[in-house]
Amino acid sequence: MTTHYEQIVFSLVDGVARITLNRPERLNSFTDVMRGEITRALDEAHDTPGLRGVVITGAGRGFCAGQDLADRKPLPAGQRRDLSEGLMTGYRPLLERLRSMPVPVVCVVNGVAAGAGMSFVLACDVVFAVESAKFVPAFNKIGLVPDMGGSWFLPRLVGEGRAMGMALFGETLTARQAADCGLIWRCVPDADLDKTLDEVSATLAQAPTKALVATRQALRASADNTLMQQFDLEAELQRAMGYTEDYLEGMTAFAEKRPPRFMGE
Ligand code: T3D
Repeated sequence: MTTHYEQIVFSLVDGVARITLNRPERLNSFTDVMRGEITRALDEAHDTPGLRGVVITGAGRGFCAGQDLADRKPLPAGQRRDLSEGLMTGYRPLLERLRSMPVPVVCVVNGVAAGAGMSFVLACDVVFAVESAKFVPAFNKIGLVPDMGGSWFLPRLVGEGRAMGMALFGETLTARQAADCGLIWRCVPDADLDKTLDEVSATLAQAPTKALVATRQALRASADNTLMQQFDLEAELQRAMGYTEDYLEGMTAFAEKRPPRFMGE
């Protein structure tokens, strides 16, 4: 039994939660309602026993065009909007929940991702995108700075030089260019969108979940660690992994020359 949502579709199959942004007529741009619903769906997934992964995608020809600009009507003369309010009350809780999921989060980008929609993509652990998808920084076109963590993810993913070029000149990247420069993991043919969603879900459902999450922890920590600190972290994580059922199963399956049946435990 899952909660009813208005602007997203949420499903849970074989321990893998799927969240589909669902305002295709507005390229799935973020409203307060949609941001709240994504956060609640992630909470729901988080609290699901035996969760193995989360897959995020969009309905229609867009993934997410960032903030719904139609929600930002001009104010009476002389008044200005405090944009930090929406960031702190809407975007921040979503980003925080997304980045602290106890399972891998994979984004399968079905179309254009712009502004905060692009930042949302970059916050996911692994990103696939169909060939026709585009990544549009967008913020510079409306006189804003990259937000929802965009200014943090960009230089880490592609290096400062490329990040500066993308953000200051606001150039659109195709999915192929994004994969080539390391912004995302893989570009797939448009015709393979559903196949990719299914394959990613099946992979997550059968993965040694604890090891993947510990691997993510190690990779994320590496940016701030010295080599020896990282070595110590690896030893600590490996000790924990050595006690898991999945490690036992991996070793047994190897000895028995059969594929492992990981239970995520
Ligand atoms: O305000 C705050 O809280 C601050 C936080 C900001 C966070 C942000 O995300 S700021 C950045 C906001 N996003 C943008 O600036 C992107 C605006 N959109 C575009 O640049 C383009 O639409 C795209 C590059 C995304 C796609 O272009 P294209 O040619 O494929 O589609 P289109 O024809 O421009 O858009 C299709 C429809 O979606 C169109 O409506 P219509 O004419 O068919 O009735 C368009 O107005 C609508 N749409 C696209 N983006 C948005 C949108 N409607 C509302 N908000 C949008 N962001």
